[in-house]
Amino acid sequence: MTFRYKGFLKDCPSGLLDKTAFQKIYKQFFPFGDPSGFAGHVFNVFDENKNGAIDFKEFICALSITSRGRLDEKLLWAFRLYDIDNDGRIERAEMLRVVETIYKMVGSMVKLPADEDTPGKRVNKIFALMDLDHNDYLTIEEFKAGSKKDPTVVQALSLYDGLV
Ligand SMILES: [Ca+2]
Ligand SMILES: [Ca+2]
Repeated sequence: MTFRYKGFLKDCPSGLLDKTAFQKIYKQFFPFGDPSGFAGHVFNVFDENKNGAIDFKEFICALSITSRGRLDEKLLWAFRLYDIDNDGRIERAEMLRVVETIYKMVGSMVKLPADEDTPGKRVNKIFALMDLDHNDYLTIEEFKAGSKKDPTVVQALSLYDGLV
């Protein structure tokens, strides 16, 4: 799966990619699931200046982080993905919303262990691991420390690596 500048220009000749076009790209890679929700979350992180479109610079910048960035950069990127309202905290409900979209995208393709076969169980497991002060939200410090204990959280990101 190679996503090159040519492909970008083909999908968005204007040089801008809107959310619908972005979701369509995901659909090509997850034809058996519903990737629109997850693609929407990813789009929102890519769309740095919040104008409803990803320009080529934002796209490449985000890709280089998700595919080749240092672990710290990837973690920060993942944190932003889960922190939907961008207030510096990942609330339990926010993580649940994102994890639900991941399950919708890949759920039927992957056999999950019994203790994480629903989004709710998966989020409970992540919070049990990461929410050290039990205040029901994760700070970036908790998220970084926890991701070192459970790399699968970061691997959720590598779903995206497949597109590069
Ligand atoms: Ca938040
Ligand atoms: Ca906490």
